[in-house]
Amino acid sequence: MKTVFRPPHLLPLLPGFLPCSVLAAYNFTFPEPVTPIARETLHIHNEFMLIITTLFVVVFAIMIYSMIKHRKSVGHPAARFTGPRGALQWFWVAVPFAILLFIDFVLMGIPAVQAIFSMEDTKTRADLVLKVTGMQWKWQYEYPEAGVRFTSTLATPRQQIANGEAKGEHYLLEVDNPVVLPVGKKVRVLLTSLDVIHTWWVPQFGVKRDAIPGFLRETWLLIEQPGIYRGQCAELCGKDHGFMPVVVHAVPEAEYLAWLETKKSAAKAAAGGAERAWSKDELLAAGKEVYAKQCVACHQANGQGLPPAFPPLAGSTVVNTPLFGMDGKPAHDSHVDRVMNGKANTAMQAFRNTLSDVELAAVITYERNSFGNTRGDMVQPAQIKALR
Ligand code: HEC
Ligand SMILES: [Cu+2]
Repeated sequence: MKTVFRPPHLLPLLPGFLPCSVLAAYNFTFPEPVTPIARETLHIHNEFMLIITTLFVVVFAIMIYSMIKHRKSVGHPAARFTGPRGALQWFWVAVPFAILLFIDFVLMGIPAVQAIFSMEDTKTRADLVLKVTGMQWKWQYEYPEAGVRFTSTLATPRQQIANGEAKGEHYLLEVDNPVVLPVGKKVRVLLTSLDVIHTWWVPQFGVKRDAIPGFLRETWLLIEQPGIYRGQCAELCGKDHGFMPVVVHAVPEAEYLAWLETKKSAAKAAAGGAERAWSKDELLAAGKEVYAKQCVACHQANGQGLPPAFPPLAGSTVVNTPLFGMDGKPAHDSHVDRVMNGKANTAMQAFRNTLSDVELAAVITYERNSFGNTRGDMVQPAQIKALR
């Protein structure tokens, strides 16, 4: 019996490749650069492309020409580099070698080294400092000189992520609190992390730097055009690594200073909120919001967590400990202790520096009275403040 070979039919697969060509935000080249580093990177990339393309074409042209012209079938004898002509082959090795050295060191090396030096030059004439701290799965931004600090979390509704509703224009690239920076000012960016390695990346800035726990790394930006710039964490940093976008609003300096003032007074108001007594309903309402932003990724909306990695808070022993011990302080491993101080070597970070007194009191009160937990008690922001 004869088997007939039939070429596999690939045509039906074709529609599968079509979506590649209709991606809305598909860019063939680099995004438009808006900082000196981004421009320099793009420039170097273009220059190098030109050089290597030229080399490629010239070398292959010579090779193909020689192979066709001097092939054996047209009677071309093989060259013999022996005898007095032997020295000549060293010449033909040395010349291309010298050309390559020149191209590598002079045409490519000098601009590349210059660009790296300027990327690392974070301190010369920096106008302000921005501290960026990565944590699962959000960014904290701090303006040390102004004493302003806030966290920035994903604003895309979970419904969109779960395909429950249509995806928005800036799907997964939108946050509740964007970073605001002045245009035309040199910003020294310090980066670190509280848990695992994250990477702060904004393509149009040409900046992509790892935030590493226990290290302070740095980079810098000088944004030349006002606008909204989007990026994201570029490190596989855990289950929600795709859900920690970076959004930067670059605005004129006056606008930036005004924004900084509102942030300062908001922080003051929040600190002031710690002085007064809060009602339980107020705490529950505020706590629900804090929970939805800060805790839901791990402990889930229904408080069931994702065991074994993230424990449920519903019925948790820790949540159901008394708030304060006989000495008026929260016991080790109690609810307040766990939320303020976290647990070493687990994903449960210390929230004492990320959340305000009000936020801590609110979220703790909320957890004790939600997901089926019925402690019925509450903790006042002033009590949290006293623990600091
Ligand atoms: C990045 C993931 C993550 C986030 C975000 C997170 N937690 Fe946790 N949480 C954990 C893990 C992991 C544990 C278990 C730690 C351990 O091994 O004891 C835990 C434990 C706890 C516990 C003790 C539960 C028990 O029974 O052991 C409480 C209470 C708690 N978290 C509250 C919070 C609050 C409040 C927030 C938000 C402000 C929060 N967590 C945000 C990961 C997280
Ligand atoms: Cu990350």
